[in-house]
Amino acid sequence: MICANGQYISTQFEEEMMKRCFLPVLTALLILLGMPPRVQAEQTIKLGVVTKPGSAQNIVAEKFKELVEQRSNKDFTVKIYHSKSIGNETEILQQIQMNTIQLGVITGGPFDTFDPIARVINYPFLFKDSTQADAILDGPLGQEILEDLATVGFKGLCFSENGFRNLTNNKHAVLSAADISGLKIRVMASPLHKAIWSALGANPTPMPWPIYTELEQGVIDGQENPLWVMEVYKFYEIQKYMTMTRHVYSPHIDVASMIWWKTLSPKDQKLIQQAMKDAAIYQRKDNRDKDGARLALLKEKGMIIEEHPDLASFREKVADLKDMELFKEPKVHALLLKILAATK
Ligand code: EAX
Repeated sequence: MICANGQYISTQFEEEMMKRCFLPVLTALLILLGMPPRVQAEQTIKLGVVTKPGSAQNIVAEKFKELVEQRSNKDFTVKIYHSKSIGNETEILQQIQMNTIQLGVITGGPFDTFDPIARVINYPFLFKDSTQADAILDGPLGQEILEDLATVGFKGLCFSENGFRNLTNNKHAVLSAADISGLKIRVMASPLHKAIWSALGANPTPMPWPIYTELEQGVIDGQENPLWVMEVYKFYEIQKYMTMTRHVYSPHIDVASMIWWKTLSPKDQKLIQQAMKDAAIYQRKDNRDKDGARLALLKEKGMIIEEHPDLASFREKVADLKDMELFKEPKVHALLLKILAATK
């Protein structure tokens, strides 16, 4: 309405009329022009990672956030929960199953208590190198794993990476498997990882991430992780010896809550799926590009590094793992044999 001073102010009545008449007319017009209005309400998605900024998982998460927000014009906003702010990796996975968290970038290890099929990708000395890992995980065999996760409430999106795992300890240099005997090694919450280190002669201790204090206090003698972990978590301060065992290629499995996934339109599913794939590819390259500099840094910080241990002695000790109870379930056993054949 026009006031006495000639200024225009809208009354509640006019605003109401605007909503009732103008908006439907505008909507009809847009549809006629082939531009359907957005019906989707803005959504904040929660994404959980256990590690801290600068970590492999967080690099995936941040790239994903950037891509999704940009590509959806901020219809989706991504909130990243990191540094164990919503629990360890097992706890994050439980929250994803319930859809209190929608997405996670989670290390392969803890998945195997949810779905034993995930064990297959953590099999020791499985992949020759990262090119082979990419070929298998991005191909039909990787897809089989991602799809099987639906049986336990996850939509498997893709694989990013932690990387090849190496042993560190604070007792003595490890040059061959014989030197591992009796070392107290922290392992992930994964029956397979425990079995690997038992077979190698260690005293494996499952423990959730992070583990700096336990290493510092000597509760455990050592641990195994990719190079970035030794740098980002400053393990060079508390671990004297590193052996480049590369015994397990450790992917992250990037998952969504199946409950949430089913609420998304096919178009949004495609957007989320593609953004996570692109983030994973970006992060895998980033991780690999930095490994040379990391090794140099760890040496400079005074770690004693065995770059060419007697890997045959390690392989020999874990050779029979595929016949263990852990791989007895038919679908798991079948997939393991297929991947072993494909990576020969
Ligand atoms: O990235 O628990 C572990 O050892 C994992 O590798 C952890 O996510 C560090």
